Amino acid sequence: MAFELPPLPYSTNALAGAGMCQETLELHHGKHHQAYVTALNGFVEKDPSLQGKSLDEIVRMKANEPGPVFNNAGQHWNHIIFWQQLSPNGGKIPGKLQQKIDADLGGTEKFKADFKQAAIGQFGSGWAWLVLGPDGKLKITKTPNGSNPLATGEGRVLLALDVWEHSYYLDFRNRRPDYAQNYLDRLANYEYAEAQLSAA
Ligand code: MN3
Repeated sequence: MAFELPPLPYSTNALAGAGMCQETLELHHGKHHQAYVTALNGFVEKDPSLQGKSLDEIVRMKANEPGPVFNNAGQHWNHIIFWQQLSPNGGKIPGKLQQKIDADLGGTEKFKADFKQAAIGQFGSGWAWLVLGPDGKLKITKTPNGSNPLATGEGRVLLALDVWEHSYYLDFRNRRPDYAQNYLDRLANYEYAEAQLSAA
């Protein structure tokens, strides 16, 4: 079974009022994410060791073998989460997650400052993450290119911010800090994050 581009859980103009325009979503989902899926399917077709494997299995298999298979599998995995944890009504932190942020990350203000710093501090392309670590505590982390917390073993993903330029250049030009701040204040689906926390 070939991997498929999942549909967006909202229309391509749904996030325009919250700082992510229709053209960004059309290109990012329809072109960039689709390209990762198409490339990954091409590798699977040619390599019997990848056939019948789940996406998680391929990411883990290739975690210590950087290259095009890992990059495209990782990016497919990352974007599946990315679309789910954006919302036209984002930015509101529900109670249970709030308590955990207060306990583990020193409160909302510090959480946002540290997450923003991870997004800015990732040199070049990559991702910033909020994860629930193996020790049961929330942690902010970042990865380069197509890597992710599944590959690094850093825990379960609660939030994922794509800091590749294709994710913010139309809306924020070169201003990655503003893109990250807007994400935290208006786009991040903290309900998704809390659901992941509850399911852990
Ligand atoms: Mn992307």
